[in-house]
Parts: sequence; C-alpha cells; structure tokens
Amino acid sequence: MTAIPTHPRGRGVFAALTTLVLTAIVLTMAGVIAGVITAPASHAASTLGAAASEKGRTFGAAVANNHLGEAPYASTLNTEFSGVTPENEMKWDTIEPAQGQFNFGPADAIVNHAQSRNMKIRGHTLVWHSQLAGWVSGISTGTALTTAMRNHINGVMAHYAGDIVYWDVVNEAFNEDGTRRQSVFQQRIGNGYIEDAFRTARAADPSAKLCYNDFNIDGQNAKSNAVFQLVSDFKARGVPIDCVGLQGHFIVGQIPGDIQANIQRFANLGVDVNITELDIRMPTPASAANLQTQANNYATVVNACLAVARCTSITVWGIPDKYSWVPSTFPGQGAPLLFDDNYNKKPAYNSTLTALGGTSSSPPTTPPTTSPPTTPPPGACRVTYAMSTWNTGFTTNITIANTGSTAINGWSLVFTLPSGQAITSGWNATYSPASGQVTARNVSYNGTIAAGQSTGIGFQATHTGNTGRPASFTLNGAACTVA
Ligand code: G2I
Repeated sequence: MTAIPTHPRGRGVFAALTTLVLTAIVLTMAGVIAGVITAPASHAASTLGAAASEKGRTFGAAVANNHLGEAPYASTLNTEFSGVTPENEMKWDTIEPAQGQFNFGPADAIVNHAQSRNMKIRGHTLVWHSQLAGWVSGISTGTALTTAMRNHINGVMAHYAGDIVYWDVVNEAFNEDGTRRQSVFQQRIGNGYIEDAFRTARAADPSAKLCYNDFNIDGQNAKSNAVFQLVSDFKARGVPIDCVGLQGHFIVGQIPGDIQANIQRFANLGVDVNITELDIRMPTPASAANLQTQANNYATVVNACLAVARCTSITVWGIPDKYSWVPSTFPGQGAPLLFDDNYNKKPAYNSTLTALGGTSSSPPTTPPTTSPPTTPPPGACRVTYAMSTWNTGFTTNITIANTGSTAINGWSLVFTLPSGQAITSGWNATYSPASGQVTARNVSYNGTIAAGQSTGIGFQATHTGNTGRPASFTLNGAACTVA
C-alpha cells in the first residue's frame, strides 16, 4: 500500500482534487439543466475585491500577522480584499533564520486566514538582499551560496506548494541605472543567480507563477529596460518566468505618464503583470488637495492595469495608513493607503472602487450637507484631541466617535481655541474661523459616522506660548465627552 501523499500544511492533495472534480461535474450539470450560464450581477459591486473580480482581477493587500487580531483590521481585510501578500513573514530572516531551520508559523497564520476566506496569496519573497538572515551573508563561496539559495527556495516553496498563485522569486536585483545590484548573491554567484533561482522555483512548485519584482520599474526607464531585457532573454532561452511585479511605490502627483505603455510592453513578452506594492505617499499632515490628487493617482494606476488584459492583480502595501512602512522610512511623509488611521475610507478608496467599476455605499449619494443632520443625544459623541507641539506651532489630530445608536449624517464640531492659537491648514474637515470659536464641518466623504464608528480630522496651527486645549466640544449642538 502506498500512502496518499498529503499536503505539507495538512490538507490532502487528493481530497482537494476530488472536491475540484466533483464541483466541476455539479457545475456542468447545473449549467445543462438551467441551459444558461449565470447572468452577471445587475448591480455594481460595493467592495474592492468584488469589483476587481468582476473585471477578472484580484485586489489584494499586504498583511502583517501581528495586526490580524485587531478587529477593524481583520474586518476591513475580509470585507474589501480578495488577495493577500504577507508583508514580512515569508522573508528570509523570518522564515529561515538559521540554516535549514524553517519558521513557518507567522506566514502560516496569514495563509490559513486567506485560504479560509478564498483569498489569493502572493508569496513574497524568496531571494532578496534585504531582510536576509545573517548567516547567508556569511557564506563565502558561490557554490555554497547557490546550495543555500536552492535549499531555501525548495524548503519554502515545498511547504506552500499549491497554495501560492504568484511567487516573487527574485526581488530588487537591479540598480536605478540598470546595472545589477551588488547583493551577496550577485557578488558570490554572479549574473546567473537569477536564472538559477527561477529554474529551482519552477521545479519546487510547478503550480506557482514565478515573478520578478522591483520598485521604480513602473514607467519606462533604465531600470525597467534592464528588467525588460532580462525577461526577453529568459523567454528566448526558455528560462521559466511568468510574471513581472511593478511595486508601485509612488509620490503623490508623480505617476509615470507611460505606466500603461510599460505594463503593455511586459505583457507583450508573454508574462502577466502585477501591481504588487501600491502606495502613494504625501507630506503629512495630509492636505485635502493632496488627498484628492492621491485619489486621482490611484484611479490612474487602476485604469492602466485594467487596460492591459495580462495585468491580473493589484495589491496595496497595507490597509490603514497608520501601519504603512512609509513614515518610518520617509520622515514627514505618509498617508499613502486607501484607509485612514481609523479605517475610514479615504477619497482614494472611492476613486479606486469607481475605477474598478464598483459603486461606493459610503459616502452617501446625497451630499451630507443636504441630509437632515441627526442630532446625537447628549453624550453620544466622544472626542479625542491629540496635540503635538513645538515652540511656535502644533498639530492636532481629532477623533470624533459616534457613541450613540444611530448614524450621524452631516456634522459640525464646535470648540474654542485658547487665545493666541490660529489654524493655518487642516484636513478631513473645513475649519472656520481660524481662531476663537471654531466650527469644523465634515467634507464630502466623511459626513456619515455610523453608530459606534469614528472619523479622524486634524489641523496645523500656530501659537504664541499658550498650548492649552479647548475646554469643551459640541457635535451638532450636543456636548461630547472628551477622552
Ligand atoms: O520597503 C518597502 C517595501 C519595498 N519592496 C519590498 C517590500 O518587502 C518592502 O516592504 C517593507 C515592509 O513593508 C516593512 O515592514 O520592507 C521593510 C524592510 O525592508 C519592512 O520594514 C521592517 C523594518 O525595517 C523592521 O525594523 C521591522 O522589524 O519591518 C519589520 C517588521 O515590522
């Protein structure tokens, strides 16, 4: 008797295959009986994942295992996204911290979460110079490093065999001028390490699509030309490669004008294109104008992808702004994602959903200012007023929580600034006047605060020595508690 091979993560491969075959038979029979294929949904999709799916695409997010236990993080992921990329958990320093010792726990948690919700998984990443385990850099010969690299690819890909749609096999191997980055792999093994990694990966999991992934290759330039040459060469010589990942780390207002042409030229080589790490950063605190430009920029990227049939997935590099990698890497910049720090949908969320062909269920279709304001009962709001001060100025982040049991539709928050304080710019609300008793009114996209939900606003101001806080706040005329 031969034992039935089981999946390394526990699921029986044969059981899965049997389910697939049975499902296919049942679906075929249903089609014959009904005589028609199910008609497309008549209503527009209301989430990113559902809208992308109607276009035959996946809309994913980078996910960090340590945030999965946070309720709004998990619910936003589960509601909005149809794909995941582990943000750090599959990187070499985490997954093979000591030679031959694999630590699959953190990545398994994300993979299990995704699989139980039918989300597609991108594997990130097998061969990269960064977040590399220390022992790898200590290997001194090309032969030994090739062996270690192959063992790493084999060990990780075997564990996730059948689970991963796209694998980032090699990440960020080129410099901006198109020359090879002098990573330990390049220095010890030489130019052939990329080809070796792809050939090893194909054998390790033939069901996975194999990608080369990099940043600043979104438009046509010296670096993307070098990647284009690599893919052309691989295709000509039969080296396995199925996909190019354009990371899409952008600065607001600076999307390359030829992004669609660049996606198309890679697709023409016979590979899929994925937008793998999309985010669009801006100076913080974010201005309303930049948030609107960001919304337009997200739509541009989505439209460029949708225009090319082989651009099959878009992944944003995080869910709420507060967990983005940007502020720690680029001090003074941030707000690059689709959800703000409180998981409120930003203008960029709405533009992205619209570009995907979906329709937003919020903000409301009628402008909030024309909806009858719902006055919360006294005490049905809670305000958090977080200040960050310096010698002549300060920024304030205000969170307005609806602690009542009905939605607030359209709101005005009134408070009095201590003397000498004057608002110079604000975000997510209009502020008038700039000093004294100020009224902050909602803007188009945050007029509704559902029961139990909150919204974040803020402003930058000057002071003349008095850094006190407003003594009280009223929302639509009712006093709020202050946290
Ligand atoms: O740097 C942005 C991305 C560029 N392309 C490849 C991606 O893999 C990369 O992701 C970022 C993660 O978003 C960060 O979360 O890669 C960074 C490292 O290169 C990640 O940052 C690291 C910090 O440097 C560590 O201090 C921290 O322990 O994240 C770790 C886990 O939170």
